[in-house]
Amino acid sequence: MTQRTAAALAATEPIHFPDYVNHAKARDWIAQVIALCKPANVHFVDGSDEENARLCDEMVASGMLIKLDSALRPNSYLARSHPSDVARMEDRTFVCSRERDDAGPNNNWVDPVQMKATLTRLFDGCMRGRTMYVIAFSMGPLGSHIAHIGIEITDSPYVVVNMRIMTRMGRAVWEVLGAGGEFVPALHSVGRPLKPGEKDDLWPNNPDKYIVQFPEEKSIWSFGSGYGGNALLGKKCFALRIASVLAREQGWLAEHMLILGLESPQGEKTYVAAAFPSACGKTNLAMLIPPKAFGGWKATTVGEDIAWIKPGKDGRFYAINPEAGYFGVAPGTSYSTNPNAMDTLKANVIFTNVALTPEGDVWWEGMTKTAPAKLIDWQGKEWTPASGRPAAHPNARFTVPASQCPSIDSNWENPDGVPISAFIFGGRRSTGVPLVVEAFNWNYGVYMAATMGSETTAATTGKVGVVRRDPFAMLPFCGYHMGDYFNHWLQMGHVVENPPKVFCVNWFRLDQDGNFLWPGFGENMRVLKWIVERVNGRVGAKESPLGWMPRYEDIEWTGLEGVTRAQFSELMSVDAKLWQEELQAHAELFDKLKSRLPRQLVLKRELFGMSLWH
Ligand code: O2Y
Ligand code: MN
Repeated sequence: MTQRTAAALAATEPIHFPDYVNHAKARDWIAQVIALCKPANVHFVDGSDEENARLCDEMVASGMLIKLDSALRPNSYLARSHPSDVARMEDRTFVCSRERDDAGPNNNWVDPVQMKATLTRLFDGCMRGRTMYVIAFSMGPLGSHIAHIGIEITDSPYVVVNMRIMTRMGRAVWEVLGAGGEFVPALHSVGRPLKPGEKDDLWPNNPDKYIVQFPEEKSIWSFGSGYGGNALLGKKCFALRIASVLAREQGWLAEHMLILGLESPQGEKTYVAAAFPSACGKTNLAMLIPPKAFGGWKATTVGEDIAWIKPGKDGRFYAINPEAGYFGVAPGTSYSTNPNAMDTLKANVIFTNVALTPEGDVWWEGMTKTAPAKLIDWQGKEWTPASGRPAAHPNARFTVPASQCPSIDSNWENPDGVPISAFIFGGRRSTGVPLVVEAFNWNYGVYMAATMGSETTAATTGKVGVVRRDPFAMLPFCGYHMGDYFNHWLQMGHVVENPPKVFCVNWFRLDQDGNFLWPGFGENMRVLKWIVERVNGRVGAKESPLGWMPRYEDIEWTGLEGVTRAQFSELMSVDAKLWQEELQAHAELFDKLKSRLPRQLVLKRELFGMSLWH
């Protein structure tokens, strides 16, 4: 339903709410936003197919979307962003708690009163000449007791059609919200008001960008960017930064984790949740296909980026994927790295910043061994393999419904979630860190996750091989002080009777000649099988200073040649000197967080040090 006037809506004009929007607090907030942003029209998004088709047609007409060839990529589109608006912007992301120390050194902080003043100035009149869209969305299956609701107000139709894929949204959510349900208000503008008659930009945005979370108020304000996590506010802003605060207050976990189901040939299903920083193959692991020779094991996908995990009545943790779609990185995705992702992308996709083929399909670096002879690159320029620049932006993305993934788990929309038996933490480490280790207990596991490090790659930072600490892969996403977050994790070990076992993995260890010691991809199933069998008490391990480790005979090797006993010992070796350096790096991290660091973790570091010397 769209309300139209010639210019901006007058402050005195009545707002025509659809009859299903009968939540007084939501109505008040929407009225305030209209008064502040002064849009030309207001549209309450109902989530219907017709509405979506109309928005896509309008964007094709305005040039914001390109329709791909209907035979090659049915119902799919390509968007090209402004070259200055291509990724999440950590330096423009703020957590504005009342006290600076509550946000911690892991977040940019500005006093909330000052930030509100800045944002109010920026949002004043920012939607002039544009339609304001009101989107009610559910993070998690509609009505699930683990799910939470948000309302995003945006002036970007691109955001609306992406949110339709990434969340459950529209009229049905208003019905669940009713007259008094809780919601997180999330206000977004591309920050580019239009004067009467002025032609719009293809990708409107503003050089001044702010992505702001107010943790006490549980609200989000995002200005200036139309891209990804900056604009699709259900994802990183709500499902991680605000949700991590809610989770701490309410006794649950909001994590940057994939959720994977692993089914044995006997039909026994075990679910694991796993956290990895960028560039560690998280999506590939979430959609892993076990090797053919691997005797009937199946891997199924519940989620590939975020997990909300709440204690169940039976003393276990239960997890949902709060999202309904994938906003994945295209470059590097291929039938050899991730066949399930490629099959997911056959139709109904919005691609952003990939290259366009002459036939009206898409291409990106790594999709095929040889690049097509001619393309239009992500900036709309002609491209050939001799151009000397990438055809797709390295952070080019696809937005696609999760339901299209061939490996989707039968329980992925179960409102009660799936029981989690193990937490897995990983990083990209070329030296020192073994293929897999099981923590001695929950608190050791928290220590291992808290001190996680990963090496940067050219794709992530331009620099190669610098180890960055990224505790729990949550550094850019924890909405409060990381020291308090560690403490929350320590406490959560006591909330359930049977806390999951905790494991650390590293698929990226190199030999002396710089070759990977582990084949990775589907072969990671061998490590996952050991993890499942450890959880179920069916396989052995040996003690090491870092935790329990598989012996060569504890891993299933059928069908894999090339990892010899000697290579396996290299993969699993713990070099005391390297680990002393590692512990020094842990001390440096702890020093940064010292105002809120749990003492338990300091003691664990000392214990680790002692066990490595002996
Ligand atoms: O660059 C962006 O806006 C997206 S970042 C992203 C997208 C999907 C899943 N994970 C991430 C991430 O940065 O962890
Ligand atoms: Mn992520």
